[in-house]
Amino acid sequence: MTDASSTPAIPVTIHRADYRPPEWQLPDIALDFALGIDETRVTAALSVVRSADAPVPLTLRGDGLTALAVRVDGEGWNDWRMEGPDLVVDLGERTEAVVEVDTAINPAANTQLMGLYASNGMLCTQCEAEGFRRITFHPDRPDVLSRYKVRMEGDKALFPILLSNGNCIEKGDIPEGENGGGRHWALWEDPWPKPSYLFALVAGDLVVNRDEFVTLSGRKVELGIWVREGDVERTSHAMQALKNSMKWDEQVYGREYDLDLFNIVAVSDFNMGAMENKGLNIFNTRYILADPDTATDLDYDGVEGVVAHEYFHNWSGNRVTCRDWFQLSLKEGFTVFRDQSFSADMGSPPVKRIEDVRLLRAAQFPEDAGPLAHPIRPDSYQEISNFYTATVYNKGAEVIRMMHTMVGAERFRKGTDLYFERHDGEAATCEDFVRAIEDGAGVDLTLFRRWYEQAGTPRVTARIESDEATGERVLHLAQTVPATPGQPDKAPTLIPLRIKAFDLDGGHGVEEERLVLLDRAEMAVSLGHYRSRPMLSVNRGFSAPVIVDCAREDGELAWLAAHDDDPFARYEALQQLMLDTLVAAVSGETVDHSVVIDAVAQTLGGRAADPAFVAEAVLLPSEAFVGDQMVVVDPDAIRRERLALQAAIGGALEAEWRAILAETPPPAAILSRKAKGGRRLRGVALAYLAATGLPDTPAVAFQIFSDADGMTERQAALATLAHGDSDERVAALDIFYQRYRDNPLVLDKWFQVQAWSLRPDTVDAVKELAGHPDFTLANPNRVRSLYGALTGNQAAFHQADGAGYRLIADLVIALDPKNPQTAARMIPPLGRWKRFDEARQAMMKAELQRILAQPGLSRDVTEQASKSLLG
Ligand code: B3K
Ligand code: ZN
Repeated sequence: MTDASSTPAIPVTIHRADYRPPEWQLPDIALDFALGIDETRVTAALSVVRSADAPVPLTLRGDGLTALAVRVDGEGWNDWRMEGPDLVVDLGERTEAVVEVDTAINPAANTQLMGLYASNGMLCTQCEAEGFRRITFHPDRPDVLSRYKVRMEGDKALFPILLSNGNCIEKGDIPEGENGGGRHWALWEDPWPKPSYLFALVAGDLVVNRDEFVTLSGRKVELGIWVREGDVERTSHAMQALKNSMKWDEQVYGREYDLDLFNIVAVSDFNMGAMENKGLNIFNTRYILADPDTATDLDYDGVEGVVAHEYFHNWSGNRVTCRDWFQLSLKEGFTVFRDQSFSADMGSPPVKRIEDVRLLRAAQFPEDAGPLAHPIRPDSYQEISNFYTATVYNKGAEVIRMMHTMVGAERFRKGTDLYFERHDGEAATCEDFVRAIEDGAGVDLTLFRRWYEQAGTPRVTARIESDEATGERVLHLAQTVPATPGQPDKAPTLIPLRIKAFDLDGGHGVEEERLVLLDRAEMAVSLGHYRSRPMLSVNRGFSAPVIVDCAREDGELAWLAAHDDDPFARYEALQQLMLDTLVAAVSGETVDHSVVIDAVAQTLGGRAADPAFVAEAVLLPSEAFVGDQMVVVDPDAIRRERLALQAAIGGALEAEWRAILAETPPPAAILSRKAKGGRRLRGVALAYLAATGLPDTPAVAFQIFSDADGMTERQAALATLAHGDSDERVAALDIFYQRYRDNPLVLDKWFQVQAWSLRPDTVDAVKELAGHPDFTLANPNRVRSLYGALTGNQAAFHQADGAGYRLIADLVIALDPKNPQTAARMIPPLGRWKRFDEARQAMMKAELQRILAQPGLSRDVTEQASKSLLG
């Protein structure tokens, strides 16, 4: 006999095609919270209105809740039952009622960090996607929108600050004797109807950084960033980013903020980056707190980008929300596109584009090529938390960007204006968005819709054919979309390719950039007439999220890397040159490093003008990206050959790297584009110099570490030292630890640099660090900083004896009962087994099977592990 509790429930698959409108609407909700860390009592008064024609019971979703009492229109009510975790209330013939339900929850025991939970003595919420049902019974679907009134009361000493969505309309102290002394209450009201996933509540001992913003139409908005005592000094960058975002959204999209108050609260224990709750964003401290001593330039950029992202959701997400969770990319893809555009405008557009494409290739391309591939609008899921993916977010943003590229900024704006006008206050679909762009911008997107339907990264081949007699050069383009799980046959889609042909010897061909719309499996485009073969620059600016295989002749990539007038294309050409060299070397060919060295030297020549771009351009492709080019990934050979190329570049250009490092670094407090770029380039220079293995390099790195006046230089030097085996490495790690042991975000970096290390004993080191007194599974940032970094360290994670796989599987098994969402996120690296040799495949699959054999596994982990095993 099987023990029922040890048999994982067979996961239910939800299908997009099964969408049905809600049977009951809930125009108004009043919530009453009696707050406590160990017990919070919740009374929800839901005004319900039937929208179904015939009587139908009211089903309220719950997760781990018990109904203590149910009342209808003020009277005790017995016509209710539990159906699994859900509460079903029979309202007979009624078409309207006020249904009240009392529940009690234990925030301290909530380790999932979904619903209402305790973090460092404060209470906070996370409801997207389905966390509201862990607070109270509710339909908890995004197409049910309600006006919320929230009353909360609690101990004044524990929770001096009480926040919720919207505006605080009343507050006061509870007199002694009534419910004991020292308690107070606050009543909040959000005038904008919203889905339950945007509900938020925070109660705790917090201090505020206050500012204000006056909107385009003159509305004064009070801004507040709430943090723990001692952290307020580190909130000024976030505040500036918020004000810049508010202004940018007015200027670029014509979108104004719509409440008198905008609050942000930072919490340490958070499953993701941040959450866009209406008027009360809740953030991971990682994306709020920054000062030069503790945050790198990249951390600063992260704060700016995430603050903007959450703010932009006020329109793309909150005012217009999603009809169902299959439409997630409607808000996420669009909002990522918006935050990317904002960050580009605040800094360097080409550098931002390079960073975004690098992330897409690192996180989304592998997802699209693996067992978890799904379209940006998925057709089915078992657990929606598993679909907050690079595909929905980042490929989703690329899809929006392609529309923008095709119609241009002005017409795109007409399309988004129409979208907001048509759907303001509604729960909309991806199709609604596409139709608004079609109507507003005047474009036919029929074929383009395939981007929403099909998973898999399209491959485009490009080759120039020449008619030597006439000199005509014809560009032949072909596209294929690979088969993905559940989608064996794919159709061609619409791929916008920005191209340019450079004439090297006075012909009369196309010298202006043009946009080619590749809308069939194959097409030919005349480039014009040239005396000799022109240099082809294709997919400039990464105009489409595709893989381009371009037939190149010797010298072409080097020429483009040096001369293309699109900086992204220059970057791309140099990357391709490096990639070709590495792939050849890994495949056992004898390679000549000099072509790459010359191209890097040439690029370095531009460092005075744009150090940030140069730093990005001369970085070698990651080990994982090299692996993505291979049929069978050989992690050890990739590591070896990449280090060899790095050492060759390091040695050949040693004088350059030393010259860069000899310059006085820009003061850490200066965050100009140039200063950040200068620091970035110094980090790259140090890595190249260290790769040579020259005996003085640990001392050089240690000197930079010691002299650093900020975290960018300090972390870069520490990371470089962490790869090696020097006394300086041990000393720097110790100094860093002692200095920052009380700062969780910086301590995360200490764990991370060790898990990123190229040392051969990294897996053992990670295992040991997992037992460090400062390591905890309770904090998702800490888990990611150690184990997430390990899975990003290709040769370590894929160590031949399978120890890396075992470590990750052990983590998933240990973490799942506490925090299934974060546990499930660690599985995809194990699912890439098909790309590796047989021995590794067997070990990876065995670990997935071991995970699946655990009793009582969550839906999150079950879905990810079982799909990963199918391959
Ligand atoms: N919308 C949230 C993500 C919620 C994730 C829930 N598992 C953050 C964001 O994209 O802005
Ligand atoms: Zn988002």
